[in-house]
Amino acid sequence: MTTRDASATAARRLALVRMPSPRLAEGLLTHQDRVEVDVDLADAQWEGYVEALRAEGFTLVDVPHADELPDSVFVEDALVVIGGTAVVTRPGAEERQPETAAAEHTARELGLRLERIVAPGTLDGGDVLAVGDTLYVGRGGRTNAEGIRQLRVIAARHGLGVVAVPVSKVLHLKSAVTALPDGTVIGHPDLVDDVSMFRSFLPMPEPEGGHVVVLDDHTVLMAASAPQSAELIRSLGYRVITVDISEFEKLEGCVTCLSVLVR
Ligand code: CIR
Repeated sequence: MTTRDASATAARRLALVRMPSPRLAEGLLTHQDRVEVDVDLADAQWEGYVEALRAEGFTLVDVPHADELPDSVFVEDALVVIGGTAVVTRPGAEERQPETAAAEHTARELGLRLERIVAPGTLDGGDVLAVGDTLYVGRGGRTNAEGIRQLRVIAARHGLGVVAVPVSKVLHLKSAVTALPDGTVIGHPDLVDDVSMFRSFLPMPEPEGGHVVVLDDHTVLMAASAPQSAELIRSLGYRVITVDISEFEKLEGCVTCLSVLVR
């Protein structure tokens, strides 16, 4: 493991990230048409994303990059962190399954306890949304029923409940919805199968407006592609930091998928 800061394991707020592969443009597409990806711009945007996390006090931990794995930058899909435990996933796309080995290694070096989703279960981290003591888990193209069942068992050991949510319109649950620090679930209604699944749902005006990374109780990180949603969230008393991730959005990535936060 390479850490950007030798004190990483002692810090309270860590962000695992994984440098983009030079083959990023070959990443998988399911719901979107392929458009040209500017790999140099993607590299610059990734640096901007990482810098935004660093500026907010996160210590960056690099999962070793994997040139041969185009989607490996979307590190969120390989690990789900619950307290001091990292659940090593089993991605639903076979091409992405080799991504978990290095993520597991990094999690072990950080001293996290490890759990695993095993065959025939599949689960992508992008399908897991934590809200209080509930894990909403998307049942869509990548996460199957057995993956949800296994996560339900693991979550119960940590005092968390799992609510399974059908996802048919987008790649992952968190391609449709995420949650504000107060637990309000946000998303663009056209992308959500059933908004009544969530205890409290606030519609956002743009599709990308449903994606936030909660940095602390007052601050969220969002993509620059959803300015009206950012304004709406600011009007609720939150600080909103924006980053341009256009090249990752072309590959069905969103702001959550480029990191795994540990705190
Ligand atoms: C994929 O299809 O797997 C990648 N191109 C995009 C993954 C995005 N992951 C995420 O939103 N959690």
